[in-house]
Amino acid sequence: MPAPGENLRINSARLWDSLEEMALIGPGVAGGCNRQTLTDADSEGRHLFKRWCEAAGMTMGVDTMGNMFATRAGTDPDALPVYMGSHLDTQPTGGKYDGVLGVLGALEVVRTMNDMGVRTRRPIVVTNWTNEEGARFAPAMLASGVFAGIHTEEYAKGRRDLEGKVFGEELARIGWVGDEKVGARKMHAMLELHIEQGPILEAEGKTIGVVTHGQGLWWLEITLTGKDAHTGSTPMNMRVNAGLGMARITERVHQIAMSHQPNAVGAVGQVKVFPNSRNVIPGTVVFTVDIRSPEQGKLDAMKAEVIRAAHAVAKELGLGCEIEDVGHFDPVTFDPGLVEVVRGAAERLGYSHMDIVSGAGHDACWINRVAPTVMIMCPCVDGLSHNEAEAISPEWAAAGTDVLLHAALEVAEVVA
Ligand code: HGY
Ligand code: MN
Ligand code: MN
Repeated sequence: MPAPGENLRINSARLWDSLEEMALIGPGVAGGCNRQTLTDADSEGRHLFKRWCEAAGMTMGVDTMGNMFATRAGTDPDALPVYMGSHLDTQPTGGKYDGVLGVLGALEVVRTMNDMGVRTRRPIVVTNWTNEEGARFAPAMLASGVFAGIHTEEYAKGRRDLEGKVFGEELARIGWVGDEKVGARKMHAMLELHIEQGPILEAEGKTIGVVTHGQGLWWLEITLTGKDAHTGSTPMNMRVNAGLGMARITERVHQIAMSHQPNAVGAVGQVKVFPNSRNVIPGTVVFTVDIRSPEQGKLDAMKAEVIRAAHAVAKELGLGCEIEDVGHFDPVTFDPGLVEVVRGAAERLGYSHMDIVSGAGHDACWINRVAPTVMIMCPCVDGLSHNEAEAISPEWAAAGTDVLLHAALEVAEVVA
């Protein structure tokens, strides 16, 4: 006997076409995407998303951080809405699906509800959060962080990219400063569909990840100051080599993460070397340490050990050392009731599923502070993400969006 609504499925071909069309905006150089936040490509993608939402009968609202909210009316306009979405911005060498699947999957849910003539008591709001990636302007999840009261709008709008451009000015330049107060919107629930960005689901042969938790994160920006000097004529014992210091600290970060296994990761991803000339010993380096764990104790211990190690290496080499927190959130526990809704939807739809902890950070991690929140994940090929070769199958995309549809129907309360 089929479960109630088991035959309710999204239109997989329409979803896939939308993913492919969005991927043409801000194309990468190797088949992925480079649609970095607040670039002209980001703006073009936003306009396309807005056109699609309005064509689906939704009304678009935008707040002063550029967060986009497309509303499908419910039968009870006073009921708190169910939000679902993710982000359209990508890494500089990003994939087509990181974030985008969550936004366009939510749009597909609304398109499917329209096709079926389904009405819900609660309004439904499809969301695009500004600057989830934090690649151009640190930290990650910046605008959802302002929405959740983690950052002030002033702090966020003052953030600078590597060229010194200012967030607030870039948002104004692309014309996406809205008129809504950030965080004024109240939510009944927030659902985020996202690719796993790791290898677990594929390796376990599971189609759906029921995300119970998200791991916590620290981004520590370390500035080491030594002395520019000739790489040829400066004796080894007279060098004050900031590049050497960075190399030693990078190795220590790896060792510290390995010493806290399982459930701990650490790496250095962004490096700026000055003067970055082949025959000059680097006098200054600025680099970001990314450490994460789902266990608060491990996360705190790793942060303390990295800071200690950095100062010890700097002292050993006679370097100046400054460390700044440029990103942080504690491990996240998603709403158990919504987790059960997602698990039940996967079960009803007959999709294999498993509970999973999110390795990556997501807007849902911040929104979880202000509303009951849950995530749904689908696999990605070889677990690869933040790489232009990021790939998913249409079947995985459809399965995740089917689960999002059923969870939304349940949480937004279908009206017969
Ligand atoms: O860094 C993260 O985990 C996310 O992809 N921004
Ligand atoms: Mn993402
Ligand atoms: Mn990402």
